[in-house]
Amino acid sequence: MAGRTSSSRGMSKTDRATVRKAKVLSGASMKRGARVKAGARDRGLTLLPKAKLLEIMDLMVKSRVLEERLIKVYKTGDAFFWIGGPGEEAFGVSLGMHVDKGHGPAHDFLHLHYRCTPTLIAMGMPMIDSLRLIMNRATDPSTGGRNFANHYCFPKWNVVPVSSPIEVQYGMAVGTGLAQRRRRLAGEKSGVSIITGGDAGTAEGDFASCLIWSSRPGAELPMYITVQNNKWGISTSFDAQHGEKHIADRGKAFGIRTSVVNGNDPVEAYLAIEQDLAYIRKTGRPVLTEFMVSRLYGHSSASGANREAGEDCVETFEKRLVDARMIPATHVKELWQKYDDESRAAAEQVRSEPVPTPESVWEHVYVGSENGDWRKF
Ligand SMILES: Cc1ncc(C[n+]2csc(CCOP(=O)(O)OP(=O)(O)O)c2C)c(N)n1
Ligand SMILES: [Mg+2]
Repeated sequence: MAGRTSSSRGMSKTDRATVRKAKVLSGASMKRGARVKAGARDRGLTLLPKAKLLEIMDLMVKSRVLEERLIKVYKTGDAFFWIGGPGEEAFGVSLGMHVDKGHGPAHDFLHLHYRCTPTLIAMGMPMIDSLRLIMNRATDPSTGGRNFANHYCFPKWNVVPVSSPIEVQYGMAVGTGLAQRRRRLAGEKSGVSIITGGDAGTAEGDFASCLIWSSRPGAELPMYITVQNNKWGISTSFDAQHGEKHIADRGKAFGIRTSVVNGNDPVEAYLAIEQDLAYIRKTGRPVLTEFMVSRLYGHSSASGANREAGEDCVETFEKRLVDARMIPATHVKELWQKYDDESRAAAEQVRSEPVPTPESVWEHVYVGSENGDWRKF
């Protein structure tokens, strides 16, 4: 797995210290391979406080349990479709922990894709709201029971609606990036426009538009452009499609700071995101980071939603913490059980909640539902 690589242009002392940490970490991740010997020193685990490591693990387990519950709900016929993010927890949770959460351009905007459950769990989304969405209940706060699994929308946190057409979020994010740049120029508090998306989608023009718009000389935008590379686009392999070695390399042509990160290592991902966001908040310039991740249940329910091969970041991280004697193995079991119980109870409750009324199909199409019903034209 690629270690983090980055340029030191425009770095502060703190940035450089974080890079040093990341370098130590890269060495640790490469050596680690499949397992850490019991009692051996895992240098990566020394880079974050123990409480932070345990918080990350807790959120990763919670996200995984939720996704597996969503799959069960789909397989028992309580939902029509599943798509989601098992395998992206190390990256997604780390991202969610760094978001400046709030409403309006003073805070970060999130232009996410359909594998973003870990990010929202880390931001504080209750499990039950994800179940309401997949089970299409009127109580679903994202869409009133009208959209697919993992197609979230939380205006109170600037989480714009997740789109089924892939990659459009990279173009749309330019809009909030421009608004945030204007605020910066006016000396007002301003957030970052954060984008997530898959590797295959970068073949679309929206990705190129994003690189171009975010890096116009003298008009750079505070955008965090991330790609989660699981090396698949449904059933098309990355290796057969991409002449470039790394997707991130494409940012170099635009003078964008880029790096490739092991997205299966939560410590490496956490530190990379911390450093990237600090740079964007300070300079107002974009960053493009590619996170190498796994796709553990295939593309979606359309491909079966069955467990597949690939590094499991939750399993690997748990083992590291147990081997380093930071937690007893029994604690891990209890954690899974706790979230399994919570997700089961939530699914039970959602089953009894109402589905949307037929008339509600016109709601939230236009502001104030004005002209929502085309039959009235
Ligand atoms: C504009 C558009 N083209 C095609 C599709 C069909 N489609 C859905 S997901 C997908 C593959 C996306 O792969 P990638 O971007 O690597 O993301 P991943 O699903 O692997 O996370 C495709 C082609 C779509 N939804 N939207
Ligand atoms: Mg992919």
